[in-house]
Order: sequence, then structure tokens, then C-alpha cells
Amino acid sequence: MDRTAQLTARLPERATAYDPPAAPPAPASSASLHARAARVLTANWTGASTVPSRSLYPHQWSWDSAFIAIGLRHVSPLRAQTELETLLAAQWGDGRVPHIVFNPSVPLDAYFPSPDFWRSSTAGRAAGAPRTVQTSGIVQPPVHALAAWLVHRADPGLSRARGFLARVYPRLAAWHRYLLHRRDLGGGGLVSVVHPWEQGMDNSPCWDVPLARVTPAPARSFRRADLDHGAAGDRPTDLDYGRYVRLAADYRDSGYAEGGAFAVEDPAFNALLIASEHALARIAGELGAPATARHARAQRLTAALVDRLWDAERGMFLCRDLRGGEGGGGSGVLVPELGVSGLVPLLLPGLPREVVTALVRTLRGPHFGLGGRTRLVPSYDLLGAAFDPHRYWRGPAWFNTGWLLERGLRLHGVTAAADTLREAVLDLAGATGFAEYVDPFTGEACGTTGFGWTAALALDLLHRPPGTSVSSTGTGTFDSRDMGGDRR
Ligand code: 9WN
Repeated sequence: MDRTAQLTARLPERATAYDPPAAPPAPASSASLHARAARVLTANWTGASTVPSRSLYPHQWSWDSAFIAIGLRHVSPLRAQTELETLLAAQWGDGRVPHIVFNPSVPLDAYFPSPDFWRSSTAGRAAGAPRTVQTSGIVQPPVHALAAWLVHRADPGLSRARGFLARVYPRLAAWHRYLLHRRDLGGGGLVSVVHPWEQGMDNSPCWDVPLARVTPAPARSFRRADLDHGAAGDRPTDLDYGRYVRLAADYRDSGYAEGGAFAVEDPAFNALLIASEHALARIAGELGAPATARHARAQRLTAALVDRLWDAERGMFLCRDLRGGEGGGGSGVLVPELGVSGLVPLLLPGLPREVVTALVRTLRGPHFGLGGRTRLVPSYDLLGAAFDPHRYWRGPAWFNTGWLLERGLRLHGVTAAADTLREAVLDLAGATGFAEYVDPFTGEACGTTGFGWTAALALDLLHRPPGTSVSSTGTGTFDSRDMGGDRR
């Protein structure tokens, strides 16, 4: 029996998860946090979608919208549905969901790279970019099917009345098809990202080696709008930006066809695809379409994730650099950097038990320090040479990864740790004015404040009371039907 078969043979029979029907948030302090978070989402709402930040990110971002919809459903299921529909309306003909949908009323110099850099409707024509809306040409993690399912469950009556799932399902299915067919660049069944912005953790040290092969665009060839709004020490360096720009420009100039200098299989991106594939199966079931094949595919992807990215010695998943290794043309090499991305697969049901145990140990151990040196999970190894507690994805703690890991801990029955993490997310979100990210030791706010997904995910946690474990509540507080464990 090969390694994959051995591991999948030991998959737990019933790993369950996920979401509650909305429960009322009760105590007074929670009520005020709830009101403040809802106000952020209202302030960032543009009429059809929600910006991550009015200043730093004044357009619609793909995975932000998915996280935002997950929180927004507790305030306005209709706006949450609209959020996802607006994003999916900008889908390209080849199935990709762009990482940014540009708001035409925002000045070009408010954000870089702007629509005139991406030139989606011309450079992306062969790939089926929409004509009437301007977008970027890269993607972000596929959290959308999971979000759509959770949004549906917040108000199934409204969802059915509007035909929400029936309208988004074909688009979500095409999105997953694009990833599974066009982005399996390593040939091992997993999806690759072709730009660090695609994975969403832009300047993670996990990209340092693969990115070092990219010749940076000259600094004078572009103007960084982000530094108008964020402290330089909290943001990626100019050298990183030069490389991001070169990679994106090369991709654009190829007509957005795969085959560039950067190709990485990332654990979080693939884990989110798997979670969304389970959710898509739920959506199919709700619509009376066959769901079994989707669950089976999710299990196969889980096995491939373990097979290709698991590092037993380090007790976590690593990134695979497909252009690395001898000659750069083989199956690539694992990148020996410990990013939070390598812990995110904890949110999956169907992981081998020893993988779950090791992930929890690593989360609490010296590299991430959860419950010891840190309250929220740092984005990168506390002991890593590149660790920096303020610089973006090179150490600070982010709220979306905290939320994902809270779900993972709860799913696997590590309830006390999940409760502590939940409390930390809520405390720090409230104390920092819904910061984009925080210093993992001090909780000091970094980046921008009034940040969309921080507010949304705090709202979501307010609607999920502490103290619940999947095993003890069955389909109560967490509904196993949402994540593929219980197939009824
Ligand atoms: C580039 C919007 C996005 C998030 C990413 C985060 C940051 C953009 C940037 O902001 O990236 O996409 O300009 O730095 O890294 O995860 O989706 O909030």
C-alpha cells in the first residue's frame, strides 16, 4: 500500500463540522461589539459589495468578500447574497474568479495595480474576461462555495425565494473546474498559485525562495499607493513589490495563460478548496443534483494534500515550490519555512488522526506559541529567521486565519483551545477597532483599521457560543452537514 492509500485508509469515519443556524448574540459587551462590527460592514458597503477598507483597499476583493459574506449573513442575508453575486458576476469565461473587481468610480491612483495595469478586457480576452467590468487577472483562495452555503443557511427561505443557490451553483462549479483542470501544474492533483497575491498571504517568507528567481520591475516603473495609507514597516518592501509587479505583468502579457516563473502548491489554498468542495456538495444536494462525486473528490484532494505537502518531522504542511529543485522542471521541492498556511488544513474533516494531533501540537508549540507567547496565531514561525512582528504576513496575527483555526480546533474536539482562540479574536478585534492584523505578542494594531473581514468574522463568532464541540452537539451549534462529515 502506498503512503496515500495508507493514510486515507485511516481517515476517521465521521469528521464533522461547521456552522450553526444563527443564534442570538446575548451579553451586553457582545451586543456592543456586534453593533460596532455591523457598523464597519455598513460603512464599507458600496451598494453591491463591501470594500476591505475604504482607504487602503477601495475595490472588491475575492476572498475578502467570501469572509465578509460569512459575517454579513447575520446582519443582512440579502446583502451577503448580493456580495457573492456581485463577485461572481465578474467571473471570466474560463471559470476564474478574479482577485479584484474594480469599482469604476474610484480614481485610478487610489490603488495600485489599477485596472489600466491589468487591462483585463483586452489582455484577458482569450480567457473570457468580462467586457463591461474591469478586474485583475489573478485569483484568490476559493472560500466562496463555503461562504455561499453558510449564507444560504442563515436564511434558507430568502435564499430559496431568490433562487440564490441555483444561480451561484453553476458559477461556483465552473470556478472549481478552472482550478482543478487549469491549475494542477504539478500533476499531482493539487492546485498551484502563480503569484503570491493569489494565495492571499502576500509577503510570507514561504515565497522568499520561489520569488527570488523573479527579476524585479524597476522601482521607478510604478507608484505604490499602499504607502499613502499604511506604515512602510507594516507593508511589503519595495523589492517584494518589484517582483510582484514583474510576475503580474508577465502573466498579463501572456494573455493570462499559465506557465510563468512562479508556481507553488500551498496548503491553505488547497484546504480552502477542499472545504468549499464539501460545501458545493451540500449545495448540489439542496438543489437535487448529485453530491457524492464531489465529496469523493474532496477526499481525494485531502489525500493528495497529505501526500504532497505534509511534513511529519515538522508537524505541519509546507508549500511545494514547483519551479524549485534540480532543473526546476520536476515535481518541485518543499519549502522549509513554517507559515500559518501550513496549519490551516486543520479545518478539514477527513484528516488522518496523527496529522490532526501533530497540527494541534505545532500550533501550541514554540513556533506559533498559541496559548503561551501568543493569543492569536502568528502568520509565521516565531523562531524563523525572517520573523517580523509587524510586517504584514511575516509574523503578525490575522483574524481570518484565527477564525479558520478556531473552526479547525472545534471540529476536532479541541474545545477549550477553540474557546480561548475565539475569545482572543473577539477581544483583539474590538480593542483594535477591527484592525487588519496585530502584533502577535502585544496585540497592537497594524495595517489599517475598520477592516472588513475582521469585523465580519468577529460577528460570526459572536453568533457561535463558546463551549461547544462537534462531538457533543452533533448537528446543534455546529452542523456536520456543512462540511462533509455526515452525509445525510
Ligand atoms: C493584494 C485585501 C487584500 C487581501 C490580501 C492582503 C492584501 C493586497 C495588497 O489585501 O493584499 O491583493 O494590496 O496588499 O494580503 O490577503 O485579500 O484585503
